[in-house]
Amino acid sequence: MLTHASLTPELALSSNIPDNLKAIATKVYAGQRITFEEGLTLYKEADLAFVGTLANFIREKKNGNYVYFNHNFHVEPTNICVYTCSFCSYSRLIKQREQGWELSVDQIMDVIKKYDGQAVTEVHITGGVVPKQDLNFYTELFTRIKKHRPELHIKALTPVEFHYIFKKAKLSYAEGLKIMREAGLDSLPGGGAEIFDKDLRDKIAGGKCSSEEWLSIHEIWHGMGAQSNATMLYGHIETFEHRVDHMDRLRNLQDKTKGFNAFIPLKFRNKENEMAHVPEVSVIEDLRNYAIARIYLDNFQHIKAYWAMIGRNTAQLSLNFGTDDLDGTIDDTTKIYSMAGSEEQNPKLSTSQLVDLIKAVGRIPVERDTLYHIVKDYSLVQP
Ligand code: V47
Ligand code: SF4
Repeated sequence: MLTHASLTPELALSSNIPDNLKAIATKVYAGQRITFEEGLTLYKEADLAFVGTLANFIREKKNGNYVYFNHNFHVEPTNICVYTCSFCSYSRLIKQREQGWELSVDQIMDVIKKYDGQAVTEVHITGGVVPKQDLNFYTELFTRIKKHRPELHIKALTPVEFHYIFKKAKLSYAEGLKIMREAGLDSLPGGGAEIFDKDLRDKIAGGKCSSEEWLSIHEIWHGMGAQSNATMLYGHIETFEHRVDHMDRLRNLQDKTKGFNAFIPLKFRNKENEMAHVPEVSVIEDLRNYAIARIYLDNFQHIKAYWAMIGRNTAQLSLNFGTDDLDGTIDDTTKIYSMAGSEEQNPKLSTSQLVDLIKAVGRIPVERDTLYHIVKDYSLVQP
């Protein structure tokens, strides 16, 4: 029995809901795109049941009953950073260097080699920004990873790092990205997007790459025939307008390039950072946000619930509210969220735990690689 049965379109449209929401539902069921104003209306006026019904309809149309995950691990080359984003619990300023770590290429290779013989398909590399980890550092690292394990997908670095590294190397984004790609970089994770509104970005993430620069780097990368993800940091001091604006800019770029694989809403966690006084939003708001993202981003194939950040229970619940991807096994290799107060202090799931978690809500687990090629479809596996 499926536990995620939701209102049928007929019921949603016949029920006692205001006309403006009914008009949005009619559009969604007809496969039409909603406008900026309609996105805002959903945030301001629609309850969880309403947006969840629409989001689940889209989710099942796009991805059926599948829930994707992969076998991955993270490498965080440093937690020292030249920037001082006020939401970040992870970074230590250069002057507090003794509290942080800064790995050498050899040390990172030791981490990579720990996974020899294991069925991982992806390494996710990102962290702080420091002068030493420059163009040569990363080209050497990517070259050595590929030499050691050619089939391991390298998903690494964000426009925040690229902008700093390429400026220092006096390279254009296109020149720098070409060098990174030739060294072995396969795709880009979605980090560093935060929130695109200029005033708000200046306030919480001042000094690092601008929204236009973030979008431009992804556009150039997509133009090279490569793929990436996109995130949005929500639930801090942003407004609903800021969230719709953020998703609108991503939707516009995706119309142009079709290079984004997944959208990943990242819930602001408030432990031990400069914004610790800002309360975290409720689970209801998390689910509403996933659902509205699913409805708004009609040209994104996947919406990812990053379980290490929201915890496995909310991640499981989100599968009824538009998400179809849970990221990966992670293997306790990231500190970004545990340091910011996630309930997952040592994020690690075995394949069977991930599979059970997905099956428990009546969905079909599918192991994928980074680019969503199917590695194993569990509906085809004998129990
Ligand atoms: O850009 C930092 C966020 C991001 C906090 O592409 C915080 O598959 C909440 O982008 N509360 C980096 N969020 C992580 C990231 C990511 C994660 C998983 C998968 C993928 C992918 C990408 O983490 C940063 C920032 O937005 N972050 N501090 C915090 N206190
Ligand atoms: Fe540095 Fe990234 Fe933390 Fe900002 S979010 S301080 S860029 S590590």
